Amino acid sequence: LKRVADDVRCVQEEQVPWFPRQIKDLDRCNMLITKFDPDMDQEHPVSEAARRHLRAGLQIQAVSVFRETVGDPLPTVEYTAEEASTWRKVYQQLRGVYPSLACRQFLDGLQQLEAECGYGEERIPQLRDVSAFLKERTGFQLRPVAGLLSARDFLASLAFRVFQCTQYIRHGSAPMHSPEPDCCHELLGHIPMLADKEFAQFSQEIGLASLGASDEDIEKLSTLYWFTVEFGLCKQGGAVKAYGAGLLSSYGELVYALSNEPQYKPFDPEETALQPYQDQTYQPVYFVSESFEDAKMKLRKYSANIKRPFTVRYDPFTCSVEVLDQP
Ligand code: NLE
Ligand code: FE2
Repeated sequence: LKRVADDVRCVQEEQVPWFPRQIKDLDRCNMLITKFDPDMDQEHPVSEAARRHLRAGLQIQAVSVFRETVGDPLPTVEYTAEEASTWRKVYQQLRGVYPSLACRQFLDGLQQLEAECGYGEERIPQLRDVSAFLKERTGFQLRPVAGLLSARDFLASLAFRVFQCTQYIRHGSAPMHSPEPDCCHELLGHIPMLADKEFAQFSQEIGLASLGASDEDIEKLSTLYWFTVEFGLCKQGGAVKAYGAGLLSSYGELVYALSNEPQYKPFDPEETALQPYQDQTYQPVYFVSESFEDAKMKLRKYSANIKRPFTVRYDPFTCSVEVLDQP
Protein backbone atom coordinates (compact mmCIF):
# COMPACT_ATOMS: atom_id res chain seq x y z
CA LEU A 1 0.00 0.00 0.00
CA LYS A 2 2.78 2.36 0.90
CA ARG A 3 4.51 1.78 -2.41
CA VAL A 4 1.38 2.66 -4.33
CA ALA A 5 1.05 5.81 -2.29
CA ASP A 6 4.65 6.75 -3.06
CA ASP A 7 4.10 6.16 -6.77
CA VAL A 8 1.09 8.40 -6.76
CA ARG A 9 3.10 11.00 -4.97
CA CYS A 10 5.86 10.80 -7.58
CA VAL A 11 3.42 11.16 -10.43
CA GLN A 12 1.92 14.18 -8.76
CA GLU A 13 5.28 15.79 -8.26
CA GLU A 14 6.23 15.24 -11.87
CA GLN A 15 3.13 17.05 -12.98
CA VAL A 16 4.14 20.21 -11.17
CA PRO A 17 6.23 22.43 -13.46
CA TRP A 18 9.63 23.41 -12.09
CA PHE A 19 9.68 26.68 -10.18
CA PRO A 20 12.30 28.71 -8.32
CA ARG A 21 12.60 28.07 -4.58
CA GLN A 22 15.43 30.47 -3.83
CA ILE A 23 16.08 33.90 -5.18
CA LYS A 24 19.18 32.69 -7.00
CA ASP A 25 17.04 30.21 -8.94
CA LEU A 26 15.69 33.23 -10.80
CA ASP A 27 18.78 32.94 -12.97
CA ARG A 28 16.87 30.20 -14.71
CA CYS A 29 13.77 32.38 -15.16
CA ASN A 30 14.81 34.39 -18.17
CA MET A 31 12.96 32.88 -21.08
CA LEU A 32 12.52 35.65 -23.60
CA ILE A 33 9.51 35.69 -25.86
CA THR A 34 10.29 38.95 -27.63
CA LYS A 35 10.58 38.13 -31.28
CA PHE A 36 13.15 40.87 -31.76
CA ASP A 37 16.77 39.87 -32.32
CA PRO A 38 19.03 42.95 -32.28
CA ASP A 39 21.42 41.48 -34.82
CA MET A 40 18.99 39.88 -37.22
CA ASP A 41 15.96 42.10 -37.28
CA GLN A 42 17.18 45.26 -39.01
CA GLU A 43 13.65 46.44 -39.82
CA HIS A 44 12.71 46.87 -36.17
CA PRO A 45 12.37 50.58 -35.34
CA VAL A 46 14.90 50.94 -32.56
CA SER A 47 17.98 53.14 -32.49
CA GLU A 48 21.50 51.78 -32.86
CA ALA A 49 22.06 52.62 -29.21
CA ALA A 50 18.98 50.61 -28.23
CA ARG A 51 20.40 47.67 -30.16
CA ARG A 52 23.58 48.08 -28.16
CA HIS A 53 21.72 48.08 -24.81
CA LEU A 54 19.74 45.11 -25.96
CA ARG A 55 22.86 43.14 -26.78
CA ALA A 56 24.40 44.18 -23.46
CA GLY A 57 21.19 43.13 -21.71
CA LEU A 58 21.32 39.73 -23.35
CA GLN A 59 24.88 39.35 -22.18
CA ILE A 60 24.03 40.34 -18.63
CA GLN A 61 21.29 37.79 -18.65
CA ALA A 62 23.56 35.10 -19.91
CA VAL A 63 26.14 35.93 -17.26
CA SER A 64 23.71 35.87 -14.30
CA VAL A 65 22.83 38.71 -12.01
CA PHE A 66 22.44 36.52 -8.97
CA ARG A 67 25.65 34.55 -9.23
CA GLU A 68 27.59 36.46 -6.62
CA THR A 69 25.20 38.00 -4.17
CA VAL A 70 21.78 39.37 -4.70
CA GLY A 71 22.20 43.09 -4.76
CA ASP A 72 25.25 43.21 -7.00
CA PRO A 73 25.23 46.71 -8.41
CA LEU A 74 23.22 46.88 -11.58
CA PRO A 75 25.05 48.06 -14.67
CA THR A 76 24.63 51.74 -15.48
CA VAL A 77 23.90 52.76 -19.02
CA GLU A 78 25.13 55.76 -20.97
CA TYR A 79 22.20 57.04 -22.97
CA THR A 80 22.80 59.09 -26.09
CA ALA A 81 21.56 62.67 -26.53
CA GLU A 82 18.89 61.39 -28.89
CA GLU A 83 17.69 58.89 -26.30
CA ALA A 84 17.66 61.55 -23.60
CA SER A 85 15.50 63.67 -25.85
CA THR A 86 13.05 60.80 -26.38
CA TRP A 87 12.80 60.47 -22.60
CA ARG A 88 12.20 64.21 -22.24
CA LYS A 89 9.33 64.14 -24.74
CA VAL A 90 7.74 61.13 -23.13
CA TYR A 91 8.11 62.57 -19.62
CA GLN A 92 6.80 66.03 -20.48
CA GLN A 93 3.72 64.81 -22.29
CA LEU A 94 2.77 62.22 -19.73
CA ARG A 95 3.54 64.41 -16.72
CA GLY A 96 1.09 66.96 -18.05
CA VAL A 97 -1.84 64.54 -18.06
CA TYR A 98 -1.04 62.40 -15.01
CA PRO A 99 -2.78 64.68 -12.49
CA SER A 100 -6.10 64.24 -14.26
CA LEU A 101 -5.77 60.68 -15.58
CA ALA A 102 -3.62 58.66 -13.13
CA CYS A 103 -4.80 57.11 -9.87
CA ARG A 104 -3.73 58.58 -6.54
CA GLN A 105 -1.32 55.76 -5.60
CA PHE A 106 0.59 56.35 -8.80
CA LEU A 107 0.79 60.12 -8.25
CA ASP A 108 2.09 59.60 -4.70
CA GLY A 109 4.80 57.22 -5.92
CA LEU A 110 5.86 59.49 -8.73
CA GLN A 111 6.10 62.47 -6.41
CA GLN A 112 8.43 60.53 -4.09
CA LEU A 113 10.56 59.45 -7.02
CA GLU A 114 10.82 63.04 -8.21
CA ALA A 115 11.74 64.29 -4.75
CA GLU A 116 14.15 61.52 -3.79
CA CYS A 117 15.27 59.50 -6.76
CA GLY A 118 16.14 62.04 -9.43
CA TYR A 119 13.03 61.53 -11.55
CA GLY A 120 12.46 64.35 -14.00
CA GLU A 121 12.63 65.17 -17.66
CA GLU A 122 16.34 66.02 -17.54
CA ARG A 123 17.77 62.53 -17.44
CA ILE A 124 16.80 58.88 -17.68
CA PRO A 125 16.94 57.38 -14.20
CA GLN A 126 19.34 54.45 -13.81
CA LEU A 127 17.95 51.07 -12.74
CA ARG A 128 20.69 50.92 -10.11
CA ASP A 129 19.36 54.00 -8.27
CA VAL A 130 15.74 53.08 -8.72
CA SER A 131 16.35 49.56 -7.43
CA ALA A 132 18.04 50.93 -4.29
CA PHE A 133 15.12 53.33 -3.76
CA LEU A 134 12.51 50.58 -4.11
CA LYS A 135 14.43 48.19 -1.90
CA GLU A 136 14.14 50.69 0.95
CA ARG A 137 10.44 51.34 0.35
CA THR A 138 8.95 47.99 -0.39
CA GLY A 139 11.79 45.48 -0.62
CA PHE A 140 11.42 45.22 -4.38
CA GLN A 141 14.59 45.07 -6.44
CA LEU A 142 15.10 45.32 -10.16
CA ARG A 143 16.84 42.97 -12.50
CA PRO A 144 17.81 43.93 -16.04
CA VAL A 145 16.25 41.84 -18.75
CA ALA A 146 16.58 41.94 -22.52
CA GLY A 147 12.92 41.99 -23.51
CA LEU A 148 9.53 40.51 -22.89
CA LEU A 149 9.78 37.37 -20.74
CA SER A 150 7.56 34.32 -20.70
CA ALA A 151 4.63 34.88 -18.34
CA ARG A 152 5.73 32.02 -16.10
CA ASP A 153 9.23 33.42 -15.60
CA PHE A 154 8.09 36.98 -15.16
CA LEU A 155 5.43 36.12 -12.60
CA ALA A 156 7.78 33.79 -10.70
CA SER A 157 10.22 36.64 -10.06
CA LEU A 158 7.47 38.67 -8.40
CA ALA A 159 7.23 35.96 -5.73
CA PHE A 160 10.70 37.09 -4.59
CA ARG A 161 9.97 40.80 -4.96
CA VAL A 162 12.17 40.94 -8.02
CA PHE A 163 10.92 42.98 -10.94
CA GLN A 164 12.52 42.20 -14.29
CA CYS A 165 13.11 45.41 -16.21
CA THR A 166 14.26 46.37 -19.68
CA GLN A 167 16.97 49.01 -19.78
CA TYR A 168 16.93 50.25 -23.38
CA ILE A 169 14.62 52.99 -24.62
CA ARG A 170 12.03 53.02 -27.42
CA HIS A 171 12.80 54.50 -30.80
CA GLY A 172 12.58 58.30 -31.02
CA SER A 173 10.18 58.13 -33.96
CA ALA A 174 7.34 56.74 -31.84
CA PRO A 175 7.64 58.18 -28.32
CA MET A 176 3.93 58.00 -27.48
CA HIS A 177 3.45 54.28 -27.82
CA SER A 178 5.72 51.26 -27.93
CA PRO A 179 4.37 47.76 -28.49
CA GLU A 180 7.18 46.33 -26.34
CA PRO A 181 8.34 47.18 -22.87
CA ASP A 182 11.25 49.66 -22.65
CA CYS A 183 12.68 51.77 -19.84
CA CYS A 184 9.97 54.44 -20.22
CA HIS A 185 7.40 51.75 -19.61
CA GLU A 186 9.22 50.30 -16.60
CA LEU A 187 10.30 53.58 -15.00
CA LEU A 188 7.11 55.54 -15.57
CA GLY A 189 4.50 52.78 -15.70
CA HIS A 190 5.58 50.24 -13.12
CA ILE A 191 8.01 51.78 -10.66
CA PRO A 192 5.72 54.40 -9.07
CA MET A 193 3.18 51.65 -8.32
CA LEU A 194 5.85 49.32 -6.91
CA ALA A 195 6.80 52.04 -4.42
CA ASP A 196 3.39 51.52 -2.82
CA LYS A 197 3.57 49.02 0.07
CA GLU A 198 0.22 47.44 -0.57
CA PHE A 199 0.70 47.16 -4.27
CA ALA A 200 4.09 45.55 -3.69
CA GLN A 201 2.51 43.01 -1.35
CA PHE A 202 -0.22 42.31 -3.88
CA SER A 203 2.32 41.89 -6.70
CA GLN A 204 4.25 39.36 -4.65
CA GLU A 205 1.05 37.42 -3.95
CA ILE A 206 0.36 37.09 -7.68
CA GLY A 207 3.89 35.79 -8.06
CA LEU A 208 3.49 33.26 -5.26
CA ALA A 209 0.20 32.08 -6.76
CA SER A 210 1.93 31.41 -10.08
CA LEU A 211 4.65 29.10 -8.72
CA GLY A 212 4.17 25.60 -10.06
CA ALA A 213 0.74 26.47 -11.49
CA SER A 214 -0.50 24.65 -14.61
CA ASP A 215 0.01 26.19 -18.05
CA GLU A 216 -3.69 26.92 -18.18
CA ASP A 217 -3.64 28.76 -14.86
CA ILE A 218 -0.54 30.72 -15.88
CA GLU A 219 -2.34 31.79 -19.04
CA LYS A 220 -5.32 33.02 -17.05
CA LEU A 221 -3.18 34.69 -14.43
CA SER A 222 -1.15 36.53 -17.04
CA THR A 223 -4.33 37.64 -18.83
CA LEU A 224 -5.54 39.04 -15.51
CA TYR A 225 -2.18 40.68 -14.96
CA TRP A 226 -2.48 42.20 -18.42
CA PHE A 227 -5.90 43.76 -17.84
CA THR A 228 -5.07 45.00 -14.33
CA VAL A 229 -1.39 45.70 -13.63
CA GLU A 230 -0.76 46.61 -17.28
CA PHE A 231 -4.03 48.09 -18.55
CA GLY A 232 -6.32 48.48 -15.55
CA LEU A 233 -8.74 51.34 -14.94
CA CYS A 234 -10.46 52.09 -11.64
CA LYS A 235 -13.02 54.49 -10.25
CA GLN A 236 -11.60 57.05 -7.86
CA GLY A 237 -13.11 60.28 -6.53
CA GLY A 238 -16.09 60.05 -8.90
CA ALA A 239 -13.96 59.63 -12.04
CA VAL A 240 -12.26 56.79 -13.89
CA LYS A 241 -8.46 56.72 -13.52
CA ALA A 242 -5.65 54.61 -14.89
CA TYR A 243 -3.50 52.38 -12.71
CA GLY A 244 -2.15 50.06 -15.44
CA ALA A 245 1.52 50.51 -16.33
CA GLY A 246 0.98 50.01 -20.07
CA LEU A 247 -1.34 53.00 -20.02
CA LEU A 248 0.74 55.15 -17.70
CA SER A 249 3.76 54.87 -20.03
CA SER A 250 1.97 55.56 -23.29
CA TYR A 251 0.55 59.02 -23.82
CA GLY A 252 -1.34 57.79 -26.88
CA GLU A 253 -3.05 54.89 -25.19
CA LEU A 254 -3.59 56.66 -21.86
CA VAL A 255 -5.63 59.39 -23.52
CA TYR A 256 -7.42 56.86 -25.73
CA ALA A 257 -8.26 54.55 -22.83
CA LEU A 258 -10.03 57.37 -21.00
CA SER A 259 -11.71 58.90 -24.07
CA ASN A 260 -14.96 56.91 -23.94
CA GLU A 261 -14.18 55.53 -27.37
CA PRO A 262 -13.10 51.98 -26.43
CA GLN A 263 -15.32 49.39 -24.85
CA TYR A 264 -15.45 49.19 -21.05
CA LYS A 265 -16.37 46.18 -18.96
CA PRO A 266 -16.60 45.80 -15.21
CA PHE A 267 -13.61 43.95 -13.79
CA ASP A 268 -14.56 40.41 -12.84
CA PRO A 269 -11.60 37.99 -12.65
CA GLU A 270 -13.52 34.93 -13.84
CA GLU A 271 -14.60 36.72 -16.99
CA THR A 272 -11.54 38.90 -17.50
CA ALA A 273 -9.23 35.87 -17.36
CA LEU A 274 -10.81 34.61 -20.59
CA GLN A 275 -10.63 37.86 -22.58
CA PRO A 276 -8.28 37.52 -25.58
CA TYR A 277 -5.65 40.24 -25.88
CA GLN A 278 -2.88 41.36 -28.19
CA ASP A 279 0.23 43.45 -27.59
CA GLN A 280 0.78 45.28 -30.86
CA THR A 281 -1.63 48.20 -30.59
CA TYR A 282 -4.19 49.81 -28.22
CA GLN A 283 -6.53 47.46 -26.39
CA PRO A 284 -10.09 47.37 -27.78
CA VAL A 285 -11.50 46.78 -24.29
CA TYR A 286 -10.57 47.90 -20.78
CA PHE A 287 -11.75 46.55 -17.46
CA VAL A 288 -12.89 49.05 -14.87
CA SER A 289 -12.97 48.18 -11.18
CA GLU A 290 -15.05 49.89 -8.52
CA SER A 291 -11.85 51.11 -6.86
CA PHE A 292 -8.16 50.35 -6.88
CA GLU A 293 -8.65 48.37 -3.65
CA ASP A 294 -11.47 46.41 -5.24
CA ALA A 295 -9.25 45.31 -8.13
CA LYS A 296 -6.57 44.24 -5.70
CA MET A 297 -8.98 42.30 -3.51
CA LYS A 298 -10.66 40.51 -6.39
CA LEU A 299 -7.41 39.55 -8.05
CA ARG A 300 -5.96 38.45 -4.72
CA LYS A 301 -8.99 36.25 -4.07
CA TYR A 302 -8.73 34.74 -7.54
CA SER A 303 -5.00 34.03 -7.11
CA ALA A 304 -5.50 32.42 -3.73
CA ASN A 305 -8.02 29.99 -5.26
CA ILE A 306 -5.72 28.61 -7.93
CA LYS A 307 -5.56 24.86 -7.33
CA ARG A 308 -2.21 23.28 -6.60
CA PRO A 309 -1.33 20.07 -4.79
CA PHE A 310 0.78 22.07 -2.30
CA THR A 311 0.99 25.48 -0.72
CA VAL A 312 3.88 27.89 -0.70
CA ARG A 313 5.11 30.25 1.97
CA TYR A 314 7.71 32.96 1.46
CA ASP A 315 10.44 33.26 4.07
CA PRO A 316 11.75 36.84 3.98
CA PHE A 317 14.79 35.98 6.12
CA THR A 318 16.23 33.56 3.58
CA CYS A 319 14.45 35.00 0.52
CA SER A 320 13.20 31.53 -0.27
CA VAL A 321 9.93 29.75 -0.79
CA GLU A 322 8.91 26.92 1.51
CA VAL A 323 6.77 24.26 -0.11
CA LEU A 324 4.24 22.59 2.14
CA ASP A 325 2.08 19.64 1.27
CA GLN A 326 -1.60 20.39 1.38
CA PRO A 327 -3.13 18.95 4.59
N1 NLE B 1 2.46 50.35 -24.79
C1 NLE B 1 3.31 50.60 -23.66
C2 NLE B 1 4.11 51.87 -23.87
O1 NLE B 1 4.07 52.46 -24.93
O2 NLE B 1 4.81 52.29 -22.96
C3 NLE B 1 4.24 49.43 -23.39
C4 NLE B 1 3.49 48.17 -23.05
C5 NLE B 1 4.38 47.02 -22.63
C6 NLE B 1 3.57 45.81 -22.24
FE1 FE2 C 1 4.89 45.95 -18.06
